[in-house]
Amino acid sequence: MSFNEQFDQHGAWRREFALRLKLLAEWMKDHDLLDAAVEERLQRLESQVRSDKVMVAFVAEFSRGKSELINAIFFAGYGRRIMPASAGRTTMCPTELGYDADVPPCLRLLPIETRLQKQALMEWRSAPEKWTRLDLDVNDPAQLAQALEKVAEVRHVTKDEARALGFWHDANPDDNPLAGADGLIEVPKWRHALINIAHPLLKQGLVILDTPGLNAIGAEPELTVSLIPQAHAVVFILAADTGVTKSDLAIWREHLITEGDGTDARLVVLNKIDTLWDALSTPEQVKAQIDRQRATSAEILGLPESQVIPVSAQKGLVAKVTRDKALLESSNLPALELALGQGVMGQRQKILRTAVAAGIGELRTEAGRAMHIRRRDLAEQMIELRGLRGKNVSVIKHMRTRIEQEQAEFDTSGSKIHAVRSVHLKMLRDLFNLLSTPTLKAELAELTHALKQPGIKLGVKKAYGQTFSRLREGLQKSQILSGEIQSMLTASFRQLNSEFSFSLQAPKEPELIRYEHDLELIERSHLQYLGLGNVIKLSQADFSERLVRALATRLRVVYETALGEVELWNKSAASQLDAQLRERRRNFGRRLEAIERIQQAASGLDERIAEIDEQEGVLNELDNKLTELTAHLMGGPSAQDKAQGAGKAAAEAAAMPEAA
Ligand SMILES: Nc1nc2c(ncn2[C@@H]2O[C@H](COP(=O)(O)OP(=O)(O)OP(=O)(O)O)[C@@H](O)[C@H]2O)c(=O)[nH]1
Ligand SMILES: [Mg+2]
Repeated sequence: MSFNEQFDQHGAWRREFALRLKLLAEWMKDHDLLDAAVEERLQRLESQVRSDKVMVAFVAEFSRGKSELINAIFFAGYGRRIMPASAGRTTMCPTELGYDADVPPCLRLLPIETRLQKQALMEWRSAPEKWTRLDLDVNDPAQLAQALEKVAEVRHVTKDEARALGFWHDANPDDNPLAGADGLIEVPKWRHALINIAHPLLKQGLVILDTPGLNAIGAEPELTVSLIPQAHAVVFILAADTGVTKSDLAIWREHLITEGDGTDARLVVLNKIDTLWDALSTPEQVKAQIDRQRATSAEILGLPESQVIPVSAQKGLVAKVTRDKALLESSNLPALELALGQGVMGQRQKILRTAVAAGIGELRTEAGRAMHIRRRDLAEQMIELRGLRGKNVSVIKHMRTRIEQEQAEFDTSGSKIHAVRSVHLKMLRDLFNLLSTPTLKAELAELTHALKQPGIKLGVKKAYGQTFSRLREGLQKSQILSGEIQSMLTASFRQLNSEFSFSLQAPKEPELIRYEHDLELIERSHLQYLGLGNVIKLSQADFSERLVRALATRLRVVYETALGEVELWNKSAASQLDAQLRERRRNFGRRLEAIERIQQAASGLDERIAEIDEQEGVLNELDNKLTELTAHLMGGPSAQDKAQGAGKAAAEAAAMPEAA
């Protein structure tokens, strides 16, 4: 299945999931099974599935054909070249293509001068009004392509300006761009471009990152330390005629070497194989040349040959536009799409589905518990009422007094429950503190300070090491603290259970320690960046601040996710307590009401017993229905969806833009 098809099928699954989730929520609400924690869990699942993004980054030296490849894979349906792709340097700023339903189709450009300010790129994202905006007409490919020409715009500035903007470094004269006859230096006009269009694939959560093949010196640090490491897949492009050049290798080292994990998420494209097509050579000779380039490139980059895919982006694009099947076949573009689909999308889907199935599992447990309580209450009432059969008025009256007494006792014991709550809250506050933004800020301020020390160059690794080991310590502390909270909850719940015959169960504590892995990846990307000659930039004013701000935005995401987990855990514990209190109060009410009816009419008792019988039946049905509804959500797409989804819809998705 090609990338487009796989993506389309994934999209269909997501839409169906969202729909089923909505039905489940409504059904739960109708049957009073939707407490605060369950509702929160449903919302999170929904937004997890809805907002799941898959980012594919295209990285290479300039003119290798990144933009052309994007055109060929994603935009052939427009019948023309959409992203500017031409000889020489073309794409001047990192360009992200995605879809956000809340914003009209547009191109947003962040002026390069923002580099003179301290804010990290990620911070600029939350200030859309500072970006230059151009509306796009998705139904007019010519207008679209023309607007996108902007990402190729340049400015000419003095050496001083270039230096301030980070395009000129006195320490690395060889890497500096050439100055024009007028002494001016060409720099990109924009720092970053965001394209928002309702392309079918983008609508389904695909984000494409096209990067400029600028030399390392002019690149945005955040590209290296944030954007590219966070991409789910990176496509690295070589030219078939040149193979791996020195500058290709430099870029490969800066952006694509990740130790340990993520190797599957890298694909190498040997582009422009059409330049080897040659009327004077036999097809076998051409193939042998391509195979040789493929083998050599794989060896130099240390990858299995299967991860190096020879294609012709340009011929692939032409073939799609002119519907030339034979040319498409020779361009080998379908093989690349297949690799992207199975590798990238396949992996991504598996991860999302596993996460979602776990969430649904917990939801089922929580809702199951609520039903269990109801069932038990009914059983108890049944025993109570059966015991009243054939009893005289005074026994019934006595029973009423007893229930009222129980109720009064229960009301006064509220303080115990309150005590559990306040201990819980206090411990949680400590935990929140450990994971809070101010704590993080303090750590990072120290790092900034350290990086600013003259002569830090050799000590960078140590400075990062210290910061990250403190961050790790913080996570470990958080884990210990959440373990303590868990023990406290377990013990208090056990006590409340025995005292009030509740059936409270402490929800599973979050595994905060696994965020250490995220920290490790972040630390690694920074050290790799600074290890590559970029360390000299630390002497530049504000550079370390900007770098640490970029670090902060990435770390914040990790900490916010961790906090979110803690919150959900807490909510789930608190709402259990609430729910059982509420059920108990209702239970008293129902019991008293039953007695009242029995006191008033002789037949009341049998009627009430019949009612309870019936309610038990209803509960069983509810239980079955819940199992049924959640089973649907835990499974992947059904076989039937697979059969009908892929073919037709995918072809459409790959081909055409949507009417706005
Ligand atoms: N013959 C041939 N030319 C190609 C192929 N792919 C791209 N090109 C050409 O190579 C030139 C550069 O392509 P781009 O897509 O602009 O390259 P890029 O990697 O995006 O370059 P920058 O944006 O400058 O970083 C263009 O003239 C393309 O038409 C291909 O498969 N075969
Ligand atoms: Mg380009």
